[in-house]
Amino acid sequence: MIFVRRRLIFRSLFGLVVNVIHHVNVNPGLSSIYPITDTGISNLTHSEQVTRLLAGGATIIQLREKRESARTFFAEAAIAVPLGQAAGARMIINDRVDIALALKADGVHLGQTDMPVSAARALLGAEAIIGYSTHNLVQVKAALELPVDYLAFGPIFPTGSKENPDPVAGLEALGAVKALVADIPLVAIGGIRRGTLEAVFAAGADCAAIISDIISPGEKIAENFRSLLAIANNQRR
Ligand code: 3NM
Repeated sequence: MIFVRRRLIFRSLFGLVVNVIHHVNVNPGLSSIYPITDTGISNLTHSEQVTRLLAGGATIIQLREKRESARTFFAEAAIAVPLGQAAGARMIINDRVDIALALKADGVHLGQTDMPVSAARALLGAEAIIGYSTHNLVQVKAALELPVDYLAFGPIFPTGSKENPDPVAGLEALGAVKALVADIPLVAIGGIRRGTLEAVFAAGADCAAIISDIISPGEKIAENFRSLLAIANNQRR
């Protein structure tokens, strides 16, 4: 019994080490705009938001649920993940590694207080996309050692979409982060709107993750996404 347990511990530790050491960044397939769902802000279910985002041309979508129970989120995501994947989009689950694993989502987005990135990598495997939120330079430096496929940094501007956001980091800090992360894709987040996209890319972001300026109002999601993507692609050219 003890032997079996030891062997299991050894195997999972070995798996973790192999995954961490051999992790080569998966191309996360980030487009310049990374939409994130929110049922409270859009007044729509996750799958309704996904349908509209796909109509607007989204190729990667993060499902984020901070209010509902795991069971409700699971039930919603069980519809939204295959819907997005059938249309060729990469579907990322916020926080919940278990839900991502159960639904064969394309990856997870983890925050500073979620399951450690290395443990998520060991569970999800080398092919999964793992994104990680950072809010200051100390966290960014620590994240450089982790098996992540992209780093998010924010909030760049004040945001009303997150409860207890970290202090506003600003564009200058975003530039400093870009200098640190080298070739890890950098996702700027927090209060980004069409009028500030240019400044965000000029500061060094590879991608802008956005909630409210895309999904509010719910009826305009496809239109909002399409126009933000056009602006971003034009500016990055
Ligand atoms: N994370 P909006 S800011 C989900 O700072 C999230 O890590 C943030 O929503 C961070 O585009 C944020 O409506 C909210 O401001 C982003």
